[in-house]
Amino acid sequence: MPYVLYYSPGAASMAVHWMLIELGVAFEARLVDINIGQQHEPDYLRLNPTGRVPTLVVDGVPRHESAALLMLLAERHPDAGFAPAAGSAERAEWFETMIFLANTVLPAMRDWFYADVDSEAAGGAEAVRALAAQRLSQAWDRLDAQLAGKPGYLIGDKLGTVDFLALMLMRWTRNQPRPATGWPHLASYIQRLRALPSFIELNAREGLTEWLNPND
Ligand SMILES: N[C@@H](CCC(=O)N[C@@H](CS)C(=O)NCC(=O)O)C(=O)O
Repeated sequence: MPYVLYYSPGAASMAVHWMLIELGVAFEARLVDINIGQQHEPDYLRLNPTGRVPTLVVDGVPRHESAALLMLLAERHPDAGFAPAAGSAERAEWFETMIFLANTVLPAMRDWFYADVDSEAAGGAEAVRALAAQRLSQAWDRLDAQLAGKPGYLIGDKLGTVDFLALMLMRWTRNQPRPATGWPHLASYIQRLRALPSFIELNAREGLTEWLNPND
């Protein structure tokens, strides 16, 4: 049964969309445009009661959370090698980095972009955004250090789930006060990954024209 991905251009669905393209598996991409509120429509809420993207339908069951979906796809398609094998030397760094991206960087991004929407208390949004910016800056310090001395990808010498997630998150910084391109190792990593045919294809399919090589 083909996968069905519910996505919005450039949103948290982008990493999953990219991995599906890289895997070369059969899937259908269905647009849920969050800019016009389609995530709140009853049909979509039945698939994802949180009203967020992505949702990936796997064997008829709607599944959620971008990082979890990447790990699930890696497990279902082990031959692609998008996650280090269980017991391998790189497995611990893969766990650490996936969890770091999922429980430190993604929530800080949510706070940055949705401080006004998610908070029920009025007036605190600026403080929330300031803390988010600080957390993001510290995260880029850490990932920049992790990339030092590595010629290719974040884990080992192979593209994988961590890269799909990390590049999507770095893309979201393009209009923030401190874009990820301001860190030297991140900048060359970004240039390298943006040159991948699958990333170019992903942007074309989602209709995205910003943050492509050769621009910043
Ligand atoms: N932790 C979730 C975050 C999902 C999320 O916040 N998605 C945003 C787009 S980047 C969304 O659907 N926003 C629409 C809304 O909250 O109304 C994940 O990684 O899948």
